[in-house]
Amino acid sequence: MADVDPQNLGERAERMLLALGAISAEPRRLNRQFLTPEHRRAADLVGTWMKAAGLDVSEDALGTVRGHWASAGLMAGRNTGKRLLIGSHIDTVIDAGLYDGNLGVVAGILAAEHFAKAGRRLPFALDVLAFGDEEGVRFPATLNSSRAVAGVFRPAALELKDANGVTLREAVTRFGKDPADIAGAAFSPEEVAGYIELHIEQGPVLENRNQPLGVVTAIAGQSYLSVELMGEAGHAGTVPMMMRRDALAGAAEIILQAELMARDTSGAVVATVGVVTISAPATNVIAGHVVLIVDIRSGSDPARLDFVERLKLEIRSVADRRHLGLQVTQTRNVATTPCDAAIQDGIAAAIRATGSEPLRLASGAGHDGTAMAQLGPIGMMFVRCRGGVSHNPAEYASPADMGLAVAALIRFIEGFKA
Ligand code: HGY
Ligand code: MN
Ligand code: MN
Repeated sequence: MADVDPQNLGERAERMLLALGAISAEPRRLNRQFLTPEHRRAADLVGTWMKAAGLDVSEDALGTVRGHWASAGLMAGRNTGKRLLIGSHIDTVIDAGLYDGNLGVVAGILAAEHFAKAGRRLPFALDVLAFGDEEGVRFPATLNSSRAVAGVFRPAALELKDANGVTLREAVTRFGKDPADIAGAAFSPEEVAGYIELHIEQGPVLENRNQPLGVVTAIAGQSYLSVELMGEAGHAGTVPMMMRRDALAGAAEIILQAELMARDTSGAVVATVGVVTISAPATNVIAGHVVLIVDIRSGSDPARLDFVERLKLEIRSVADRRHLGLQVTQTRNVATTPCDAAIQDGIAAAIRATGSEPLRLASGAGHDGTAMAQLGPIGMMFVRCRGGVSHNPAEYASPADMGLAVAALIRFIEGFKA
């Protein structure tokens, strides 16, 4: 590809990701949460790169950094001409890898730069978007920043609190923004031609099939069940086993039951409990109050909803058998998001143009694309990651694969019909 140098693009992407990876709330692991000082520093760095790439940089009321570019002569303002949005997230999980989310932002900047610097003409504008809260680690909700861009932000989310009791509203204000401006962050559907996100696969399929790039067909639906168990705190040494109402033992039984039921679906549904909160944890105390959250995913909405109902019955049965008080709250119910067929085909053609065979696969992971689908047609391109490992500091994508991905993104943009 004469006009594109994948090796150079991959090496640049790697350097940019290492620079972003050095911005963390903790010295020895990557932890960058929404509207924190680390988010501020990462957003500033991304804004610097966007500016250097020849993009017009702005930032909305939820901290999404936006790099806008339009060919000379194409009115870049609202309501004139369409925009192709290219985005992903710069927030991370705790003890994260360098590539989840951040690669999509870096790739978007490098791809947009190709057009901005070459003075290329496109019949639509490009907007590179760096979202700040895809992971939903700080506040008990996720995709708020992409939801705001898509015009579907829920104002009630402003009252959500983080672990320190800080509301999202306060966090926005401390970040130097005005919550009243959030509504103004939205693009209108009329001006958006589509959204594309480049992301590491976070699974083993591309590596197993020896393919560097893939086309995402759909983003799996998600259900979250918050399960509160009320037992009776007691002395670990004096309460006879048969007289206990141990909320943590009940939680353990529910966790194993969820795992067993998910295994029995032969891959149709996955279920995970990654957070268990014990109100008064102590080695010598029988836990009296525990809250756990079950994360349930599936590419099939009927299968997911059926699993949720069956699991609720199992949870009730465990609580009754153990004489535990029980409160089950569904805190998330997100339908599977299909990727637009024409955009999928455009991504496949772009991958072929880089000399690879486009594999099509669903995403078990959630992405900002689920929010952006409220605004217009979406698509995602996956990049192979070593061992399929993600949400883990061992996460890795090679500069060679990242360079191919940016080259494919450039080819996609060239072929995109707004
Ligand atoms: O949970 C997810 O799938 C995403 O990484 N936030
Ligand atoms: Mn991600
Ligand atoms: Mn993630």
